Amino acid sequence: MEKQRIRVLMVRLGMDAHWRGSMVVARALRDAGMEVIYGGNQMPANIVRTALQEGVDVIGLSSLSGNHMILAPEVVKLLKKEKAEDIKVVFGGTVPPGDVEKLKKAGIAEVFGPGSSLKTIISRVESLKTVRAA
Ligand code: B12
Repeated sequence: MEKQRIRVLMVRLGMDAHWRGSMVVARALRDAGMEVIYGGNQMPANIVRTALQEGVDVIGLSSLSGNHMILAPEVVKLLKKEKAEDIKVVFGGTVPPGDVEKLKKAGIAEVFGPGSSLKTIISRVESLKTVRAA
């Protein structure tokens, strides 16, 4: 039976202008066999709407501009509201060390700072094993 490919929505959180990291990671996940939808810049409500429309397994949030503590937990909250908690959320970008645990407590599955290896990111995303029933 054909293995179901993990679908990932990659977005830049809010108005974050740092596109390079999200592009690098999106390409790496794609090259690792995942289906990646690149959503550009989006606010939490749009992110959740796109994720539901596209039936993704994982949402990848990217931000280096310091908006993570407000906007990232909002994405998790809205997923819960839509009863779509099975969609896992991972975050990457610049995060002060003290915020990593706070983000995890708020329901972000994984947090990747600058310099994270692409190999590690791929294996962590794969290990979320969130492929949803068709
Ligand atoms: C280039 C750059 C810019 C460019 C961005 C263009 C581009 N190339 O994307 C421009 C000039 C636009 C820019 C603007 C700004 N920048 Co700037 N920028 C940088 C810089 C020098 C490099 C970023 C980069 O491209 N890194 C290379 C990529 C490959 O790495 P990365 O993005 O970190 O991605 C890795 C991980 O973070 C992770 N990752 C990232 N996203 C995701 C997503 C997922 C799902 C996953 C799993 C992993 C993941 O995986 C990647 C691989 O390891 C950094 C300093 C630095 N060395 O990080 C500052 C930096 C990020 N910028 C900073 C600032 C302050 C700004 C501005 C606010 C400046 C200003 N006053 O206008 C604006 C932001 C405006 C906005 N609306 O966002 C600060 C952020 C401080 C903070 N948050 O604490 C930094 C850290 C510089 C500093 N030391 O002060 N910037």
